[in-house]
Amino acid sequence: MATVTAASGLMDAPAEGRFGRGHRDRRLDAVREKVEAGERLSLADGELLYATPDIWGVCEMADGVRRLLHGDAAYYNVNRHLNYSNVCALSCKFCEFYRKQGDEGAYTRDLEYVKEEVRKAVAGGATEMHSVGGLHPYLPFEYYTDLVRTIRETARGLGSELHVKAFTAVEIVHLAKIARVYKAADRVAGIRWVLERLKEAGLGSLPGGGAEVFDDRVHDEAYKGKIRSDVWLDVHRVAHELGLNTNATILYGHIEERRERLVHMDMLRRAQDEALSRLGYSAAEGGATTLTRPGTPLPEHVAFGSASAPLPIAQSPLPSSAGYFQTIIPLPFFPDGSELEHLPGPAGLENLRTLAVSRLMLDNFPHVKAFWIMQTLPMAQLMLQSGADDIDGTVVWYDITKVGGTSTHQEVNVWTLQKAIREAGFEPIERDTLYRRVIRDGNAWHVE
Ligand code: V47
Repeated sequence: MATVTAASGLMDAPAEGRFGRGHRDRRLDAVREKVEAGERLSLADGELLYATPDIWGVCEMADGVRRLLHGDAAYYNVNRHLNYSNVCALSCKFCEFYRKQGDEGAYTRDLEYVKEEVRKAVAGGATEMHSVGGLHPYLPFEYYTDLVRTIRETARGLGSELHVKAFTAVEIVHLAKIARVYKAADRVAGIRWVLERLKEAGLGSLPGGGAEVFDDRVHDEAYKGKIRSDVWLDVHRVAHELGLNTNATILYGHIEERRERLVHMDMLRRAQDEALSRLGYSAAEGGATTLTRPGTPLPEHVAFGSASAPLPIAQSPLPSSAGYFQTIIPLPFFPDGSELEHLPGPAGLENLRTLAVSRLMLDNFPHVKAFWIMQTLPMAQLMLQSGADDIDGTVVWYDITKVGGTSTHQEVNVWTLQKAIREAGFEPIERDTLYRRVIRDGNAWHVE
């Protein structure tokens, strides 16, 4: 029999069979209707998604969205991470990665080291080099353009290509300061100057790091000294204007509150509304552009001209050089070794729920990544069924977080990634950084 609990608003659905259908939260029905109609969820909807005990209802809705956008495809890539230096002028409380110059364990890689990493990447059939580091106080600006050029040219010299996804927005601003082009009166000019030079050197896209949580209170308590949300968003906007795609992250499970996570997601989707309008999408009333509206193609299909459905076009011809956010990557806080080590960090269900909420709130981000290095592969499988469509790649070395405090060598082979995806009920698709399908013959590859 249906029951309503006045305090919670929970209503049990009529029992089906001996075990019934568990506790369905009927308050989610209105949210489900919006999701199915391709409408944008409000912050209050987001709060309900976090508050409801019906976590499976939330995951099921997120799964509906990921299947609408990607069917049964789930993406992985063959990549390699290169942390060029862990020396950092900042001392963020959540971070275990940074060292001060001269500290035990501090390192800065020279270009010979970089070339060797490229050789290994090419030998392993990688399509992408993901490179980030600390804010090194002494390296000259040319180090960074040389780094990018070296990766590109070494790979080409070996008869291959490597997409360089490098430098968080925080590093881009640091580089503008090193190059002495960052002026408070016009910070965007300095950001553009840096990005133009990096692009010229061969930079292909920006990773999503350094966003943390877009909130001044959290910023001042946990990563004071880092750029704030407005500057982070400026860097990504300029990158999009220059035709570079970017990703975004949210680092959750430390001192922030769930409401602050939702505000962060809202700020990201507004920035994506702008990016998509530059790509030719027209917004619904209220300015929102959701990819869940019936007949709306994915931005990669628009950018590469393979959209089969007509775009709700605002402008024509398409400015094919416009970039956009590809992927949101929810990053669970790892306390070990950081100044916030006393905090417990988020547990499994919170990770699953945050992934699903990200899928539902970020209705205009084509992809949601369950970064297996941080989530673990078994958890990434559950996430594939709860909104994620991507688990990232072979990675090889990862120095920023280590599950169980183990080593920086965190590698899985393609077979393991494919098996994990198949076990979760999806078809593994190898993608390049821009989400084009990779066709492979051993270590030789090309994109469709
Ligand atoms: O910016 C640092 C985070 C980020 C900790 O764009 C921590 O495809 C948890 O951005 N616990 C770097 N997180 C990683 C990153 C990323 C990873 C994978 C793919 C992509 C992509 C981007 O890691 C940092 C910071 O937000 N981080 N310390 C920690 N203790």
